[in-house]
Parts: sequence; structure tokens; C-alpha cells
Amino acid sequence: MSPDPVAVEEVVAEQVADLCVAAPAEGEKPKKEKKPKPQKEKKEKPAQGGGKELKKETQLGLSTKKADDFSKWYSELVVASELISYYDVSGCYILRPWAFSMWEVVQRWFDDNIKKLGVQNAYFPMFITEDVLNTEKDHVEGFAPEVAWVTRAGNSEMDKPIAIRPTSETVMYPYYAQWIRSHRDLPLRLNQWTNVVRWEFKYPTPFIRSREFLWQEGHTAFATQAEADTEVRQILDFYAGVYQELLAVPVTQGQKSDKEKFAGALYTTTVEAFIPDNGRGVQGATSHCLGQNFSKMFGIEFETEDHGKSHAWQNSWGLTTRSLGVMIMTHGDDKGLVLPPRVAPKQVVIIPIPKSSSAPEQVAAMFEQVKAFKASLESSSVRVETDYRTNYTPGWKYNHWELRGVPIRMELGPKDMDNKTVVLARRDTGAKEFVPWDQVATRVPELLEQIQADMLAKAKARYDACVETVTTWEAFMAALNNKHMALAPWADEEEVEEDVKKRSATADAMGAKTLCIPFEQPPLPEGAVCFASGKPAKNWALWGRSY
Ligand code: 87F
Repeated sequence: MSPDPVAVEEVVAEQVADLCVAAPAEGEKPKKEKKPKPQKEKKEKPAQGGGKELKKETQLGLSTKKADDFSKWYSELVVASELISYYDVSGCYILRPWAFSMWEVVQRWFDDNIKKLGVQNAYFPMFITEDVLNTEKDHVEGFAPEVAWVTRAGNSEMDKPIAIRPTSETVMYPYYAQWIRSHRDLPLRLNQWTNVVRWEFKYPTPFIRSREFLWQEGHTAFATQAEADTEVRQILDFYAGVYQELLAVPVTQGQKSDKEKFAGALYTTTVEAFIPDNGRGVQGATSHCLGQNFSKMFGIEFETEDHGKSHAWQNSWGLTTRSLGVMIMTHGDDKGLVLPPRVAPKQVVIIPIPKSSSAPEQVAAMFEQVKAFKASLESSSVRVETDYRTNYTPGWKYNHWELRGVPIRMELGPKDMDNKTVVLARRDTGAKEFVPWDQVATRVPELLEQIQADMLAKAKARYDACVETVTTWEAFMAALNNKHMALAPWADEEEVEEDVKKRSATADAMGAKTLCIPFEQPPLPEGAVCFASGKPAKNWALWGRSY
């Protein structure tokens, strides 16, 4: 299908705006963050419900449409929906309760799952001496510019500066070397939930790229490679579970190319998401098999059952608050957040709508009914918000809870009181339905499940439509410039990947990388050649411009 020329022009113009600001050349100073302007106050509007102390209503909603300027839409959205506040250290953000409670859902789910595997939580300090950090100099070298240092305490310069953890291999492994002596000490499987600091110079984006972020990092040691290999994939499945089951975000599981893997790893596996609106891939989480690289560096050695000596096989794996950003970008719309029910801090908001002419007893009865619904839904573990405020109109409240992405709005007005029904309105589709009171307790949980499934299905259909299977360079470039990913047969060589990155960069857009070599491979036809080098192809790789 040949693309519509007007649409292509728009796409390119958007990419120009987007990619130019978003990705300054390496080493270049970051542009100043585009903080959204505070919302303006709107003219006072009479509120309902006989409210005497009318407050000024602030204007709700977003001034930018997702399709018009994606990055502006996103920065406005995260602030207006009360997820984020900007902070006066560039690249750092406050995670407000609405965001943090979603992180808690992710934490709980993942934590429960890794504990079932036998992983235990621990906490290691955030400071690293220079000497210890240098133990893995070869691997840290590429990352060195991002390491932040404490050089002063009070007024005195420190004798030796101390690094703030960007990741904890060097913090933890010296102790693994002390604790692991015998095969009986294995496996050792620890995880920690922490913050890390990476002083990035690329353009920061809330959740997606920040200088301090929250994550979990798992660090495990086994006697054999087979056990390590098994765990790498179990953890990757959990990461796919976080994205697909909780966040309703489709991902592709695969292995990183040699160029894109963690330099310290034997191999790196990944879950890769994609943002159709700006055509960028985004690494969702990584699970590495470190082989014996680190155990050799740190002397993590054990006595085997037959009294020999062996270096431990290690893995490390991490998932960050970036996952929330990917979810927000995937589902959000022009009215605000659209939250998948499983992570939504509140799944239902009940809004009573008394008339200004309603008698006090009628208002009281309505409020009582709202309370009863809340109690009954909460008893089946539905997270419920109620909005009794009298100083806002129903319309304002609808916009407010839509902006904040609550999956279901339940309305209860005077007619509903007479008919003993409620209105349920879905945030994702806008569809409304009338439900008799005695069916609310069963219908709401059912509808939440339906919304969750529909959101994933919709996102998956969009994701799949963004994967183009290509075999030639021209088709590859057309896919990229159409804001798509390309699944292409390639030679699996680092030089080819470097060459593709250079050649696919345009004046307006960054070069493409391999996102992963998907585990699910289509059959490679006899004699298939690499789309970029013409050499014999070894596999199909998924390529894209990416964060
Ligand atoms: C930045 C500064 C210093 C990434 C860094 O992926 C070091 C590093 O080692 C660094 N940025 N990395 C790689 C992290 C590897 C690995 N660590 C445990 C993970 C998952 C969790």
C-alpha cells in the first residue's frame, strides 16, 4: 500500500519535532526540559447539589492532542493527571501517590512471583568506593560518564569520592564471594527494590528516562549454567507478565544482539515494547545470563560435590518505573490517562448526582446508597473512589476522573434512585450501560476484567500492525519512516548493525537498532540474505528507532 503523501509529510514533520529535541547527539548538552504550563483558571460555573460554598473550577483536560504533538501531550498528561511533579533537579521527578500506587501493584505482583521461585529480598548500600567500582572497569567504562559521585561532606572535600549506585553488581558481588563457599551455598538468589542514579545527558522524559529511578534488581548465582538459563527465561516471562497481564502492553520477547547486550553478560534477553504514536521501540526490562564473567572477576568460587572448584554461574535482571511510562503512552488519549484495571489505583469512581432541587432526605438516601455500593464492591476487593464534592459540577467531575484514567465511572442520579439502577461508563471506550442495583456487585468485577482484556487486545492489534516484514533496504527504510518496526533477515554481525544505524539516520530521525532477535522466529527461507549487507542471513531481527 503506498502511503498517503500528506500523511507522510505530517508524520515526518512530527518526527522532526520529536526526534530533534528528544535525542541530542551524544555528549551534547541536554536541552532544557519542556515543563508544561500550569493550567489556567476558567470562569466560575455553578456547581450542583445545592453547594453554597462554590469554589472556582479549574480548567481540566489537555491542551494538546496525542496525534498533534506526542511529546507535549505526554508531558502535559503526566502532570495534569497528578502522576508526576517536576522537580528542580533536571531529569528528576516526584512520583505522586497516583503513580506510586501503580508501582506498588507492579512490585507486589512481581515480588510474589519471584518469591515463589525462591528469591529473597535484601538491601545493599547505595554508595560504592572507587576501588570497588573499578573491579569491573571494563564493563563500567562505557557507562562511566553517567556515574554520579559524592565529593564533599559539609564543607570538607572527601578524601576519596564515593559513587552512587547506577546498578549494584560491584556492591553485591564482593559479598557473594564471601558467602558462597560450597555447592551447598547455592543457589543464592537475592533481589532488591531500590533507587539508582544514572546521570544521563540524553533528553529526560518522565518515567521513560530519568536521572534517578526506581527498580528491582535481581542478582542470582547457581552451580550450573542450565539452572541459570532456566531462570533467565522464567524472569523474562514475569516481565512479559507485568507488561501484558498488568499494564495491558504487548511486548516481544527475544535476545539482544551482541552490540545491544549488556557488555558484562554472556547473553541478554529482553521484552521490547513499541510506541506507535512516535514510532519508537522501548526496552521494557532485561534478564541477563552473566555466565562466569563476574564470578571470575569477583572470585565467586565454590567447592563442587566432587571436591573440585568451580566459578558460579550468575544472572542479573531489572525492571524499572519506565514500565509505567510505556503504559501511559500506550493507552492514554486526548482526555487523559486510560488505566488498565489491574494497576489502576482506583478502579471505579462513584459519583452521586443530586439535583439542586432535591430534598435533603433524597440527597442523604442517595449518599447512603453510594456508601453501600462502595462497601459491597470493596468487600470483593474492588478499589473504589467516591466523589461527594458539592462544589464541582458532575461534568467537571467526569472530566477529572477521565483525566486520571479511572476505568469505570458509576453514576447515580435521581432517576437511577427511582429505578434502582446505576449507569456504568467505561473509560476506555466511553460505552455506557444501565445496571440494576442487585447486579452491581457481579457486573463491576466482570466489566473490569473485560476492560483489561479489551485494552490489551486493542494495543496488541496496534502493535502487530506496526511490525513490517521486510527483505530489502528500501522496504526497511519505508517501514521506519512510516513509524513502524521492521522484521528483517540479517547477518547477525556487529559491523552490519553499526552500518545500519549510520545509514538509517536521516536529517530528522535517529538511526535504527536491533530491538531484539525474537524467540519466535518465522522460518528463514533457503538462501535468505541479510537485508542490509547481502550476506547470508542467520535469523530474523526486529529493528526500530528507539528510546
Ligand atoms: C550506568 C552506569 C554504570 C547500565 C550503567 O540491566 C554502570 C551501568 O552496568 C551498568 N547502566 N548498566 C548495566 C546494568 C546491568 C544489569 N544490572 C542489574 C541490568 C539489570 C539489573
